[in-house]
Amino acid sequence: MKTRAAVAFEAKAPLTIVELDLEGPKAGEVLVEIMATGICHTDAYTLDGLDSEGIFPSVLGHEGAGIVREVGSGVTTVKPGDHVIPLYTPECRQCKSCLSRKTNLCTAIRATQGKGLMPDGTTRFSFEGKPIYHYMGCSTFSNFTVLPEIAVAKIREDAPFNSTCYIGCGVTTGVGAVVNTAKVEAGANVVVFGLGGIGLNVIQGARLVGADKIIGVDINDAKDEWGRRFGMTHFVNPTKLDGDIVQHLVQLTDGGADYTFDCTGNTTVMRQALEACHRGWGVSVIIGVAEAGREIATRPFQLVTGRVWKGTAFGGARGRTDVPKIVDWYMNGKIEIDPMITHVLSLEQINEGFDLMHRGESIRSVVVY
Ligand code: NAD
Ligand code: AHE
Ligand code: ZN
Repeated sequence: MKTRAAVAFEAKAPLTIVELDLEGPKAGEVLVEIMATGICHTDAYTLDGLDSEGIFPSVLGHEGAGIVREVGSGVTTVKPGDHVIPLYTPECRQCKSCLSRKTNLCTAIRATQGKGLMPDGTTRFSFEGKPIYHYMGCSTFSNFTVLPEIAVAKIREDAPFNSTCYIGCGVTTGVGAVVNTAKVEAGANVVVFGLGGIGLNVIQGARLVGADKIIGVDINDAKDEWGRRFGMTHFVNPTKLDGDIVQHLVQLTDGGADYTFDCTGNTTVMRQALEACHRGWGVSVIIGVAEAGREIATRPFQLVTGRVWKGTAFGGARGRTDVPKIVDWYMNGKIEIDPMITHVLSLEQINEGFDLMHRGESIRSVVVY
């Protein structure tokens, strides 16, 4: 079949809208019509050539929602007509990682996924007879895409696609980092670095669990109002501060934060987030994705004296199990999504979505097919 898609033919160049050839689903795979997709900073990072796993030409996009249109042989858990969210972190429930119950990082198809291929080692997309690679196992910047059955979460049919697509990454990552990874408790002091599409979801996760001080840190003053909208109690712009940001945060939290979150991908900020934690127990969670070649550093004494450095992917969520629950949280008003969707674009306008993000003018742009 044919599908309209925004293709990343090369790094550091705008996406090009073309009609691709798409092969149907093979055994264990499903064909999904993507109805809406968010644009996450990770898409921009890969397009900018900063991802050590970046492959071109490819169809980017990993934050979608859509409808199953066809299933391959052996598929039993979804059927045509089901509403689904693609999962860049699948949940096979059979691999060592899934069975460990210690992680959400299913390893069933990670090797081929990282090479832009389906589990059988081939790609379903092509253009003028040449292969086009998949991205994070999702490729939601195509109107139709093929996914492994274990990489779709079935969701309720009354949930709107334009907002639930954001649960495919940003919402689940931010809220999940608080609830699943850090397990923030009521009354805790929290510092969130980077108040974008992820950071604001960390803030609303912290509000959800009853955190006390929720301090937002961003170099863009416009994020002050955005943070407060979702529960932030204090805002700090480090570029406007006379002294050191870590000392300032340690003072503001009476000795250091119980939990800090990096939502910037900047390794200097990651260090600040760790060092702003309370001696003896503070936990710092890295969410941001750093560009290829970057490394983190701190004095080991920071860890010797009880601070804990952790990371999280997809907010520690087990996709097929947890994503339908997060959709319920949204539908029941427990979490908000709509106000964070600042721009709704057509596929033809997708490059504008990247420009808005780079200029710091959007929280989430959503492309509707
Ligand atoms: P975004 O562009 O919407 O937001 C980033 C925010 O960080 C902006 O508000 C920006 O002003 C702020 N910022 C930049 N540099 C800063 C600095 N030095 N100090 C303080 N604030 C600073 O991006 P996003 O979509 O929210 O993504 C944030 C990060 O999370 C990216 O690195 C992305 O790749 C990553 N991410 C990780 C996961 C995961 O599973 N671990 C999931 C989604 C996104
Ligand atoms: N490919 C990069 C790493 C990118 C990365 O860490 N991705 C996150 C999700 S970001 C979503 O917006 C993730 O899930 N990581 C776990 C995994 O298995 O990829 C690199 O450095 O090579
Ligand atoms: Zn993402």
